[in-house]
This record gives sequence, structure tokens and C-alpha cells, in this order.
Amino acid sequence: MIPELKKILEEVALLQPPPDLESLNEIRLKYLGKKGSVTSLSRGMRGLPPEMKPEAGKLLGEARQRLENFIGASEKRIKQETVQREIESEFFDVTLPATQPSFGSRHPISIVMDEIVEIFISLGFQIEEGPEIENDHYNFESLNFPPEHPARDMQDTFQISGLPLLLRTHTSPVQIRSMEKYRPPLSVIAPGKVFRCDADVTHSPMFHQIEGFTVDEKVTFGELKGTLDLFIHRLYGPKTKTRFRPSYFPFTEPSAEMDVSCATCGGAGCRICKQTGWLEILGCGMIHPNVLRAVNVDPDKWNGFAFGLGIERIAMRRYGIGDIRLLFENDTRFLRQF
Ligand code: 2NM
Repeated sequence: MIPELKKILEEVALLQPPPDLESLNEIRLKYLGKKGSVTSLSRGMRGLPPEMKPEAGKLLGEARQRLENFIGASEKRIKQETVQREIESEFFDVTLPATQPSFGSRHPISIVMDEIVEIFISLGFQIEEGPEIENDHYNFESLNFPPEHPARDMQDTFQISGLPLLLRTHTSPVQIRSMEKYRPPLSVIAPGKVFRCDADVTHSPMFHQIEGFTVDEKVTFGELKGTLDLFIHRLYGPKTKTRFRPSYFPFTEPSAEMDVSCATCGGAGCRICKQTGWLEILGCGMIHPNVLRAVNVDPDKWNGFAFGLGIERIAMRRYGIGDIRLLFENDTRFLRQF
């Protein structure tokens, strides 16, 4: 038995490192398994004469110890090698550029609209919205349009077939509805879609407007000018000049149109401003007493100013868009640019 143990110790000393866990397991079974040689020999210890037991026991313990050391170290090495192989085969280059997620962008009309709304909110105006389908009373009658006014022409408005309704041609009906809903003093802006039967490079049958009004006691034309000057300085910068030209609207008296100095040439005259140095931006005026009467506000106690502007024209000028239809085609190559 002792020579057999010595032979096993020699074998163990010469064991080649196994390449994987399967071959390591074969080694373990060969020596330490149920039918392994070390296991069999330790079973044979009982039948050994007592004087041989110490040496045989010592050799047996040593063989077991060396095998366990060998197996433990091999297992550790094989596992490390496996992890290392995995890391190498799964290597990816963290410096490679990532695929870009595609983001949406804001529509130029929304950008300009929000900017203008923000300015008037900061001045204390409240936002009001109303229906896009209106009746003659809110769209024309209450706004002091006489029965034969050309704007009422069927050719300029979208009538709803078979009903006494039309698509609103301006957001003024929202102003009327607000004056009915709240009592003065009152400052409102009404942003929204409006509809006119008209289509070319500068006209779309649907476009966007913002209108505003203030009704209070003893409102002056000076306050109208001051409010709109402040608005323009916020929108275009404090160096922008403004001028007011007399105009006419059924719902205001007196009425005016406001021009701003051309930012492209600084007022010297260029293609953009058609050599005038000025660009038309909005219409305004003092609310006609008949409009206040239509909403049961006493024009002897209350008065106010109002104004209205088109968003498309401002956006087209700001971004150098030559054709209004680009704003409504929703071509992402166009929309991506803003
Ligand atoms: C404009 C020009 C001038 C206007 C008038 C009113 C109302 F309802 F208060 F009378 N809202 N908006 C108005 C005045 C609109 O657009 C060019």
C-alpha cells in the first residue's frame, strides 16, 4: 500500500494543468471519487497492520492535501480564464459615436406664438380661447360690421353649408365672448386659428392671429401706443422704432396701423421693406362704443384699446420664409430647421 501511495504522490506532482472544468473533474474522480484510487486506499487502511498505519496515514493525508490544493488552484485559474475570454469576445468600443435618437422640433408658428403670448402675460393680460366655428353675431354683428360690409362677403368667408355658421375670420369673437363672461377692468389676449377664403404665397386659408384688448376707465391712445411699443421692444429689441398710421376697422375708432423699422436695413431701405425702411406689423385702435354696447358695457363709463396681428407674417419675416405654404406642408426637412 505504501508503494502505491508513493506512486500516487509522484503522479500528482507531475499532473498537467487541465484546460477546462471537465478534465479537472476527471482528475478529481480518478483520485478522490467513490471509486478513486485515494478513496480506495483509505478504505484499505483498516486492514493494515498497526505498525504501518502511521506512515500510510501520513502519506494518505499528504496525497489528499496535494490533490485538494491542485484542484482548488486549477478551478480558480480555469474560472479566471473563462471570464477573461468572455471579456475579450464581448469587447465593444465605448468611444464609437452612438446612433442619434431623432427628436421632434417646435413649429415656427408655435415658437413665435408662445413668445408673443409670454410678453402679454407679463403685462397682465389673460389668455382666452373660443370656438373656431362661429355665427354672424359674434364674428361680425357685435363687432360693428355694417350689414353690407365687404368682409361679410361669401367669397371671403367659409360658410358651413346649410347652417347659419362660418369659420371665424379673426379671433375678435373670442374678445366679445370674454367681455360677456368677465366684467371690466379686463385685459385679454386671444391667440388662435382663423380662416379666410384666400390662397397664394402670402395667404393661407387657415392662419394664426393674436388679438388683445384692455377695457378700463379712461384708457388713452397713449396707453395703446405705450403697450405696443413695449411689446415691440421685447419682441425685436429696444432699438426698434415704431410709427402709427391712420387706418380703418369697423370695431375701432380711431384706428391705426403700426409699422416697425426694418431690422434688415436698419431703416435705410432694402428689398425686404420695399425701400421704405418700415414694415407693417399690426392693426389697432380704440374700441368702438358700439362694440362695448353689444356686450352691455356702458361706453360712457368704460373704454379701451384693441389690437390684432398675424403670426405667419412675423414668422416668415423672422426666418426668411418666402412661401407661406411651407409652414403647413409639414415636410420634416423644413421643420427640422427651427
Ligand atoms: C385688429 C385691429 C384692431 C380688435 C378689436 C377687438 C375687440 F373685440 F376688442 F373689439 N379685438 N381685436 C382689433 C382691433 C383687431 O386686428 C387687425
